[in-house]
Amino acid sequence: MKLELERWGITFQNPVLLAAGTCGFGQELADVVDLESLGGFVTKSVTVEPRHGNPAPRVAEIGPSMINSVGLANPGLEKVKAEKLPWIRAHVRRPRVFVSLAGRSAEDYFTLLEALEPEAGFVGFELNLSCPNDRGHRPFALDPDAVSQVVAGARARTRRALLVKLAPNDPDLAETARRAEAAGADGLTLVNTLPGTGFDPVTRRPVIGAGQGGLSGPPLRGAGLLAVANARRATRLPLVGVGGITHLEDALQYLVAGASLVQVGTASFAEPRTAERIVRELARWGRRQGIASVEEIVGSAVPRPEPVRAAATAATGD
Ligand code: RRO
Repeated sequence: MKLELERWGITFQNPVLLAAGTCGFGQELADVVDLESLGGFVTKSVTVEPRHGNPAPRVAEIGPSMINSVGLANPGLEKVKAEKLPWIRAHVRRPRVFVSLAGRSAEDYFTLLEALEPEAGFVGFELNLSCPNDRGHRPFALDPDAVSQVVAGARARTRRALLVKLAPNDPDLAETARRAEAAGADGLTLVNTLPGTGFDPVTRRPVIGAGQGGLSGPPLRGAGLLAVANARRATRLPLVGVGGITHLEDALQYLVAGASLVQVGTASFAEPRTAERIVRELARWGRRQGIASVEEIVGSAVPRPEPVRAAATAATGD
């Protein structure tokens, strides 16, 4: 099965990427993962100023799920420009790199875009509008007007592919997806982690220093798949599926639900080579199924609605 596919004028050698926050800026994983075998990766979210992050413990395992409250720890814009992007330019050849951006105001995103747009080494941005761990700050993704404002301003500042990462706890994801599309997004990444917590019954304290965090791992998968299917019905944007992908079967579910690309996140912590393995297994599975190209399965379980224009034209007699 041919794994290569093209979106936004970018060729991906396969549809499997590493998710933001799980692979640093590539360099951190280069000794343990064959990055060159992947479709791409998304960097850790970058903020204008460096962030030290939230109090420890920042990560806890609870049964099959993980809860994190890293709190956007990252070296900040200047160090990313001076150190992280040069490493990517020198070492990454085949994987397509997206830079994840985060901020507390629309202006933060615009500052990041203006500073990074002239830089080389990456194909697009992923606007992280859905971090659940920026204390005191409601994620932009849960406010449709804020989504419109940030995405429209971002669109005006970049010619690169513009992905928008949305939240699993959005009460009207279809509307948020439509707003992002109308404001000029090129694609949607679905989904970020789900707000959650856990308690140690002996110490009677939360397992996470910040008191709560974002839940990920296999239990998030159902929410991610539903978001992908709903966004496919609501927009015509290419979709990137993420949430609970550990096995080939999980990636396949996202692809048939409508994701053109998938991202592996939490599973990489337990087994850094999970994404590489899924690439190999996907090729083998397709061969056995007699499928010529991965394109054949994208969205095959969730038909897109017919374009409304033809019906409206017929009704009005225009
Ligand atoms: O840094 C984090 O705590 C974090 C971020 Br920015 C995010 O988008 N999602 C998440 O689960 N953790």
